Amino acid sequence: MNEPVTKGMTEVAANLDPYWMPFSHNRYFKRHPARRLLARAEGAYYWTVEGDRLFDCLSGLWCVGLGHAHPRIGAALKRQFETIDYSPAFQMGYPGTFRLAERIAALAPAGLDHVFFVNSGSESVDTALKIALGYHRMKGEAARTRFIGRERGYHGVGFGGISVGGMVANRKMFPSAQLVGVDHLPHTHNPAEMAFSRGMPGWGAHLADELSRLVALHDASTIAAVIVEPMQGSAGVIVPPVGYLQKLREVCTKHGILLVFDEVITGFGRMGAAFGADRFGVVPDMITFAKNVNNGVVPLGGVIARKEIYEAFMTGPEHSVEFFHGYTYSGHPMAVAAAHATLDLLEEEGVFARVRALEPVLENAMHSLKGEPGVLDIRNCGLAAAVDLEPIAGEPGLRAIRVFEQALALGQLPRFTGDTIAVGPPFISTEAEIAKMADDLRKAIRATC
Ligand code: PXG
Ligand code: PLP
Repeated sequence: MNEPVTKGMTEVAANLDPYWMPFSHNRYFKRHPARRLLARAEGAYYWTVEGDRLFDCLSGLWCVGLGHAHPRIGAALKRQFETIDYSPAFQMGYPGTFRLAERIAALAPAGLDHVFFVNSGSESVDTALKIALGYHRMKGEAARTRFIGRERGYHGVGFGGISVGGMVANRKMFPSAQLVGVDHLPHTHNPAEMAFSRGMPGWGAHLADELSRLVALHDASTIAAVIVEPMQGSAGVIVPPVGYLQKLREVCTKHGILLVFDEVITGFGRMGAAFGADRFGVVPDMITFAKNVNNGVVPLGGVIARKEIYEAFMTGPEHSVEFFHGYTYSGHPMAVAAAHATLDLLEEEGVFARVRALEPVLENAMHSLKGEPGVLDIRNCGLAAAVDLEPIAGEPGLRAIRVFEQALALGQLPRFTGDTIAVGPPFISTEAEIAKMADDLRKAIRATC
């Protein structure tokens, strides 16, 4: 059982047991591995070990916007490996990392001009929370320690991220390890008011008023930061109501509270702009990013912060470390090389404009599923959309698994979570591919009702 068998050019693990899979139904997967082991990827497609081709409906896990195996990124990685594969992250520097920070700062909204590199979205969130605490402390406001997140928010799986996050399943096992002094804004998904909204719902801006209530309850002098995803991705593409983010910005500005946008999914193109901040016209004080920054080929994430935040740390003797935080692989040259190649492609190929052009195509295709059996809601924004399905009575989650399995059989690899199906197709998708994706999802939904 332990001997790997060779199938084509790919090693197929004969024993699936030792790998403890992340965020997965391990036992179900290991009993039903057919069409779930991916052997190869190119462009907008995967191929399973059985040789079936699957359209990559979620761009990997939202991270491979430019498609797989892009030759420009591959060439950059090869060149980088042969030039300098790793350089120490602390007290030494690799010029390409400085250049990448400069490029990302130039891409970010005006005023956000310093970049701290990490290796994942989870690390970016925990880093941003630490920066927020440090900033207020350096400014003599050490009592500002509270954080405000949002119900159904996903901010990764670090202890900070699950504390400000609002995913019950991610939190309930670890209550004693969560940050103290965290409150949550209500989430903004109210099907009675906004089901089948196209793009931003017109209802719900008033939900941001809850922030004023929390400020009144705790006093602004105790609150460090508010963190939200401009569009909630993991929760199933929950799009901000018109005017909602503006209200959060106003309250934060009024009370000296830092506003952090977690743009791990919305950053680098998914919204048809460099950042959700641009798309929604609201500038936060920090942006966390990961995913599409280097097309998912080497882990990379980061925090973009306003100059005032960076400057607040730059005190004390010049030879002293200002921020006791960082990772062995912060600004890793391989990840950086992939990011430079990705940013080149995003610019040269006009990718943000392409995403904007594809947005109505995806919107129309996905909303054509309205009226299919058990479809409760459909939401979309940028190149992201989700369909809520009526659960099978007494078996929450099973309906979506059934739809997912039907979709696989039809050559589609969507994402399911709970009884929601999410898609975030690659930026390079054609209109025909998006239409086929929606049609295959329709067939899958019909087949499972
Ligand atoms: N913040 C946000 C807003 C995210 O979406 C993270 C932080 C954590 O990033 P890392 O790199 O630590 O996973 C995320 C990640 C899904 C899905 O199916 C979403 C994520 C990850 C995997 C699957 O929606 N988001
Ligand atoms: N654990 C040990 C024993 C370490 O030595 C280090 C880093 O030096 C870490 C954890 C942190 O690893 P990383 O910097 O990759 O996050």
